[in-house]
Amino acid sequence: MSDENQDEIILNDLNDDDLVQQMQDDLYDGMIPEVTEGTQILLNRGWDANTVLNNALVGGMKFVGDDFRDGILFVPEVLQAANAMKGGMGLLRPILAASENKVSTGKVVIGTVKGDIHDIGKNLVAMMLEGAGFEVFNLGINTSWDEFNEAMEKHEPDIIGMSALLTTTMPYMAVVIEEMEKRNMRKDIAIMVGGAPLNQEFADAIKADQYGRDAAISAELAKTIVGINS
Ligand code: B1M
Repeated sequence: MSDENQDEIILNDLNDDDLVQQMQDDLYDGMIPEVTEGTQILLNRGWDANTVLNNALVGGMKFVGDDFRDGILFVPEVLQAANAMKGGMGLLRPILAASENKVSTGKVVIGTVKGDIHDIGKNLVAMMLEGAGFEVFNLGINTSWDEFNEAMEKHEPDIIGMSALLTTTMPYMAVVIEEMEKRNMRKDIAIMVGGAPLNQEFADAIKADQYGRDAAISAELAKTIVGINS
């Protein structure tokens, strides 16, 4: 996707469709300043943060994922693309987080499970939850049962959210749920799970309360859990 004339392209001169296309190319090529600049231009043109996120950034990451799967891209390039995505997300974050009321809707402890270092999707979910008014305690990546437990004891959340992007780390969600069951913690804390390899069937099998397909849906589900959408 690299463009030899990349340096000559003035992003602000492109129309919206071409700019989105260019941003997806830039994200693929891991060009952090360009992706950040493109994000700012779309915002300046009146695009709402969610549309920028989904069309330009998540859309671009899809091509990265496909070529990673097919052995065309390797870990360093994917990491660079992820960093470019984070550059754009840095601008969107405060907008998404401020997009709804600021009255505390409830508390959520969220983390990517043990063995897994993917955090882009989980951070998006955290952002959307903040936007929906939740107080979010983001434990980061590679989160063990002990860390989830400690955070639950400390923050007394309404919801615990677990993310996994690898088929090999998905089963750790069941470990956390079993530990919660042993301690009779499930009556007070709802469990939401998500991540690209999950589906409703898996969520049902491990007895999670909710499966979040994407960040926007997850924020709506979380509101339902605390009785706001009911
Ligand atoms: Co990784 N990786 N990766 N990777 N990586 C995948 C997941 C993979 C599908 C790529 C592929 O083969 N096509 C594949 C997994 C295969 C499998 O398990 N079946 C894979 C692999 C194999 C690996 C390594 C093992 C590669 C290696 O080292 N050989 C390694 C694992 C490291 C580890 O975790 N131990 C690895 C490493 C990496 C990087 C570090 C290079 C980088 C992560 C950087 C980072 O996150 N900071 C990376 C990336 C970027 C990806 C892809 C390309 C993109 C993931 C992403 O960010 N998507 C990914 C391919 C893909 O998914 N297409 C891939 C964008 C994000 C917005 O979507 O995360 O799905 P997603 O989140 C969505 C929903 O799923 C949902 O909402 C989000 C927003 O809408 N959601 C939730 C997510 N969490 C939720 C929680 C909820 C609710 C909803 O409730 C709590």
